Amino acid sequence: MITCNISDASNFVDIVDTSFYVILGIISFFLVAITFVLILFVFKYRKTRNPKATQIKGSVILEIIWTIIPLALVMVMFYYGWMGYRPMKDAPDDSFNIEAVGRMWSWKFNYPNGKSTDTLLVPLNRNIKLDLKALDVIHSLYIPAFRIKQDMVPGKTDFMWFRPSRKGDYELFCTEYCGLRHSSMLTSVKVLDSADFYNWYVDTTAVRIAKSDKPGALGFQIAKKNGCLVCHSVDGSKLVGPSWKGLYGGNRKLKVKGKKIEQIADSAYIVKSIYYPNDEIVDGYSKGLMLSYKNELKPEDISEIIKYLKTLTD
Ligand SMILES: [Cu+2]
Repeated sequence: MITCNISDASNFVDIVDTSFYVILGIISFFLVAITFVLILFVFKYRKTRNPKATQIKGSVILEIIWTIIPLALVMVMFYYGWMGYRPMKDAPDDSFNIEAVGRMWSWKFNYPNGKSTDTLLVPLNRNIKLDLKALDVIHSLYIPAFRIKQDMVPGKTDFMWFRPSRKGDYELFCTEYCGLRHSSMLTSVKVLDSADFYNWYVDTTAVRIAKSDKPGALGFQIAKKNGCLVCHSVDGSKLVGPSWKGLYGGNRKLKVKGKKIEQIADSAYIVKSIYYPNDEIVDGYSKGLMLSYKNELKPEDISEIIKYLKTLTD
């Protein structure tokens, strides 16, 4: 079961929750106290009892009190906030580094051995450092159960780290509105026992198993892992990009530099539209929403995707 509210899921839960409750306590006290005084004064100083307003000028004692007390209170809030924030900005040297890539609208996690996934798998009780990379617009990686969140700005390198302290599946999503299908940037973190994690990590046979599966199965997995299916439906419905149903071998109406042309969607066309998605736009769709997948998909990945497309032609 995917969850987002476990009290001991990571090393940051305690301090973040403490600062949350300290601030909640202080503001709740003032909400009640100010409302009480407000109502009291409405009665005590009402017009019938005080027909003529009394002018009060200056009080050094009051000035000191209402400077010192709020200052002390905000310093208490700052203390707890800082105690939580400071360690988040200091990743331990022994951290296991994973690159987290956000794009419109999918996540990809790249491991040091070249493995990559769309869900984040991590070993229990090990410091994990996520090197954050946004390819197009500002995204924000949020794992509520771990109490960590970090904006990802294109062109800026940043990181976040955590030590998962309980096995399970936890929600991971983008919390910076990043366009039409922002809500598709929802995935999960799976915290596994060290042994299970390293078994998974060193195992590179998964791809081979899929290869021997039914036609197009590997292509489907590649497309899913790279977030293709967030923007391209396979049932003919219109999403951000054209549907893949009936795409392969079909006739495409394209817009190239303002001119309309028609072309058969053969393999060369598919490769071109994955590597240079903004050169030719299918009529009725917008330019600039898809980035090139040149660095993500090798020609052999695309031929697997093409095998999958062939299964969608009816
Ligand atoms: Cu996003």
